[in-house]
Amino acid sequence: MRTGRWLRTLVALAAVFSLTGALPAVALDVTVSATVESATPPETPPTAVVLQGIAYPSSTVTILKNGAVAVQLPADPLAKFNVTVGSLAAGSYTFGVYGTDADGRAGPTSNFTVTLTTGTTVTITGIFLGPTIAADRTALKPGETITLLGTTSPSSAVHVYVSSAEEKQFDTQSTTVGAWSRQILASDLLAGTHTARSKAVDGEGGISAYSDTVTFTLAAATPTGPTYIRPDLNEDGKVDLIDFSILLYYWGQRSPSHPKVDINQDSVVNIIDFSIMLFYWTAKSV
Ligand SMILES: [Ca+2]
Ligand SMILES: [Ca+2]
Repeated sequence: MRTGRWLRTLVALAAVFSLTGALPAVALDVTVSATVESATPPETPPTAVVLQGIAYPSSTVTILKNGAVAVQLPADPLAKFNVTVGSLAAGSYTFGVYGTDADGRAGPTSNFTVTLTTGTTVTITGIFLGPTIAADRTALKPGETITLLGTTSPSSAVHVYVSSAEEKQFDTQSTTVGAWSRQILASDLLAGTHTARSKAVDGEGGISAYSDTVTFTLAAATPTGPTYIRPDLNEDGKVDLIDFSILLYYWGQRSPSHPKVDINQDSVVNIIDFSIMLFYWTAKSV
C-alpha cells in the first residue's frame, strides 16, 4: 500500500519534470522504472509499544512480552521509566511491567493487552506500579507488633489494608527514596489469618496499583481461667483443712512434687508456708 502510494508520487513528480522540460518525455518511463529498482523505499514507521510510568526509585523495570522478558531497564531516581519495545509484527500482545526495588523485592505485575497494526506505535502512559511489600514476621501473638514495609514512589502517601473478617486501613508515608513501613499492633487486629496489601498516592494525586499481598496469622489470646491464690492447694476456691492436710503430707520436703505446696517458693515446705496458709485461712480465693 505504502510502496504503491510512493510509486504514484514518483510518477507524478516525473510527469511534472517532463512538462517543465527538465526531463525529456521519452525518458519518462525509463526514469521511473529505473528509480523504482534502485531507490531505497521510504522508511516504514516503526511498529512499537511505548510504556511510561512510575516504578520505584533507581529500581529495575522489567517488561514482559507475552510472558517472556523483552526489556529490562532502570527507573530514574524519581521512579519514572520510559521504555520502547520496537521491531514488533502486527498482532495482539500482552505486556507485563514490574519493578524490582533496591532490596531485591519484586513488585506486582501490571498487564496491558495491545493490538498493533503495522507502522503504528501505541503509547501507554500513566502506569503506576503497585508498591513492593514484605512483613517482618508471618505469625503474631497478642501484645506483639508486625511491621509491613516496601518501596513505592518517593514522598507518597501509602495506604496499607489488612483484611481478615474485616478490613482495616493503616496509613504511612514513603521517604524520598520511596521506602515505606508501617507498624501494626496485634491489639488493632482480630485473631486469625490476615492478608495485607498496600497502594500509594503520589504528590500529583496519581494512585498506584495494589501491591502483592502478604499473609500472617495472629494467635488468639490464651483464655485465662480463674486464678487461685497459692495457699488454696487443691484449687477449690477456699483455704481450709483440706489444704492444710496437703501441706502436712509434704511437710519438710525439699522441692516437693506438688507444684503449689511450697507456698513461698523457697524450695522447702515448712512453718513459713504454714503461716502464709494461716494468713489466708478461710479466704475465698477466686
Ligand atoms: Ca482449698
Ligand atoms: Ca516454703
